[in-house]
Amino acid sequence: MGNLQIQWYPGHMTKTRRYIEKNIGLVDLVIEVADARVVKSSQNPDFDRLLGNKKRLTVLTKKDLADESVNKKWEAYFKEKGRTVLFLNSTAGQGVSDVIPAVRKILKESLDRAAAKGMTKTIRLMICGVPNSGKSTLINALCHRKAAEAQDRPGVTRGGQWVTLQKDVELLDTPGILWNKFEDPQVGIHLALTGAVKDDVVDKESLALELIEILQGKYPEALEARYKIELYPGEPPLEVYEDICRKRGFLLRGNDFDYTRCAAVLLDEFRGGKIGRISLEEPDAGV
Ligand SMILES: Nc1nc2c(ncn2[C@@H]2O[C@H](COP(=O)(O)OP(=O)(O)OP(=O)(O)O)[C@@H](O)[C@H]2O)c(=O)[nH]1
Ligand SMILES: [Mg+2]
Repeated sequence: MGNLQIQWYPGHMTKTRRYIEKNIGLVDLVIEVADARVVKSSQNPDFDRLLGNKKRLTVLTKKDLADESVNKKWEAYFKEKGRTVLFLNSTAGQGVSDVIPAVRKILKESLDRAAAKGMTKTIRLMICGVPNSGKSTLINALCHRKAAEAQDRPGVTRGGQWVTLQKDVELLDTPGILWNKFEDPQVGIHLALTGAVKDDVVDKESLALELIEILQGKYPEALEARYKIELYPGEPPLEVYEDICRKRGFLLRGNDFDYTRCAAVLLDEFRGGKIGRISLEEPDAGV
């Protein structure tokens, strides 16, 4: 498992890195957006260097698609580390109203200092995260209007955009960025499965096979229930793949399996939460 090598670091991400570096000095805090289903893989390791010692608030989006029991484990994990992390379902607006109060709490000292001098400080924020993690959706939920373009594919936001969230809060949207090389191939697989990597650069049949293998291990009942199949211990993922093709009637002339169609459906249904609420990563299980 995890042999599929995925890489996606197009030129516009280098441009975004420079854009972040150029603008980081203008902001008081960075809202770092990661995906609750892949908490580890969706935190960009480059951010530590890129954001320097800028104050940060981590938000985990798509909590509605992630496994509730795993969300709880992550909550406990971050609490123990003394880190403020918010879990959101931005499309339904859940948790969104906690974001700005959490920002104000982190910036309390400097806000109090300004207030003591009779000034109102404008809070400037930057939102950063891997592609498709829900940055623009969160911005729209925060300001109750469609201020930023949001779509279910990576690489939607191009260039930066300042948006006024409240009269004293401004936020800069940025395009999603990945990093140069996924040291652990599993990271690339998890990011591709959750839609952070452009589908065109990935072999979708291989990715679907990886998904099947992960689900066989972590969520066998969900896989069985969704595709009305029965798994047996040690079943090769390819057999499961073909079983799903058979059940769904994804066959070509001559009774060949239509792997391509099946892969598209599997990935789509996983991403849309139709196989169930699934988390690919847990706090101590390794990535
Ligand atoms: N279920 C669910 N879907 C979400 C959530 N947040 C965002 N989405 C969906 O995720 C997809 C990507 O959202 P965007 O806001 O465009 O993501 P982005 O991070 O701005 O993406 P780039 O600009 O491409 O980097 C959209 O289809 C959103 O509707 C969430 O909390 N729950
Ligand atoms: Mg965006």
